[in-house]
Amino acid sequence: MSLPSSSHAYGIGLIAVIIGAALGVSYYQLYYIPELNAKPIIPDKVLHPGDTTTIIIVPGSENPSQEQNFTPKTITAQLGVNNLVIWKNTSEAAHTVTPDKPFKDGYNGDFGSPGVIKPGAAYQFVFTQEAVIPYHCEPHPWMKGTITIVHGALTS
Ligand SMILES: [Cu+2]
Repeated sequence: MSLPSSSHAYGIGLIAVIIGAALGVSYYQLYYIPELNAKPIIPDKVLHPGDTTTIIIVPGSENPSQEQNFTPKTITAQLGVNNLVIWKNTSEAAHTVTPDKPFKDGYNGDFGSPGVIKPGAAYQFVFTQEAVIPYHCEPHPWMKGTITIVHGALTS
């Protein structure tokens, strides 16, 4: 009579394994995946700053002997103040704003112009975290700039 009791124990064990697996899958779907996809909570002032930071791509930027291209070349923007950064192309050529190393903002994702910025067009990006990002122009690698994002006085 040892066989029925051991097969009974085996059955309970099997049910426990199935329930355990089901709980594991539910946890993964309900809590683990949403946690992975969750965006950080960013103050409204940072998402919609009152001011902008503007960088002009000046006429003649495509000329390697011209020193002025991204103007100003280095600039600092403050979170919650002027962290909406705009690159305006006032030259006759198409340019890009391309980070030297890929940079992903925790809220707004990959930084860098998608393709070229045509003459007269602009590229803008809202930074939501502190960073120092050297960037360049893909077709004209001598065009270089650095954008630095710091905490604003009101958002530390
Ligand atoms: Cu360029």
